[in-house]
Amino acid sequence: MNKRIEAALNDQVEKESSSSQFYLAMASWAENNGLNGTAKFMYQQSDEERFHMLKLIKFINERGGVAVVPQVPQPPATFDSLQQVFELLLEHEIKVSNSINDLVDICLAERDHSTHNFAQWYVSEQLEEEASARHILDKLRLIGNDKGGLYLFDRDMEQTAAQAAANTATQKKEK
Ligand code: OFO
Repeated sequence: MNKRIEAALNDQVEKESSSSQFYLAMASWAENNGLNGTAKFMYQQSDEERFHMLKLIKFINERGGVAVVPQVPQPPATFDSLQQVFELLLEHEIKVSNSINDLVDICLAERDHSTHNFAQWYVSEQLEEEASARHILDKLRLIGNDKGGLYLFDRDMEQTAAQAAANTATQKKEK
C-alpha cells in the first residue's frame, strides 16, 4: 500500500477512535444527569464511530497495509450543559469532515482510485452527521432552559437512537 495513503488512513483510524471515546464520555455524563434518551443516543453514536474505525482498519489490512491501533486522548468527564455537549459534537464532526477531505485530496494526488472510492462512504456519512448535529442544536437553542421542553427533547433522542441503531445494523449487514 502507498505509504502516504496508509499514513492518512491510520490518521483517520485515530480520529474515529477518539470520536468514539468522546461520545462515550458524553453518554456517561448524560446518563449521570438523568438524560437517558440522550445517553442512549450518545452510546449509539460511540458504537457507530467504533464501526467507522473498524471499517478503516479492515480496509488498510486488506489492501496490504498495516493498521495501527491508536492511543487516544482522554475525553472530558463533565460538560456544562446539554447545549454545550452538542456544540462540542458539531465542532468535532466538522474537524473529522476536514480530515476526510484531506484524505480525499491525498487519494487524488496519489491517483489511488480505490481508496478514493472507499473514502466517499465517509464523505456522505460526515454530511449526514453534521446535518443531524446542526438540527439537534437548533432544537436545543429553541428550547433554552425550559425544563418541559428538555424532557420532551430527551424523549425524542431515545427514538433517534433507536432509528440510528437500525441504520447501523443495516450498514453492517451490507458490509
Ligand atoms: Fe465517523 O462519523 Fe463522524 O466522526
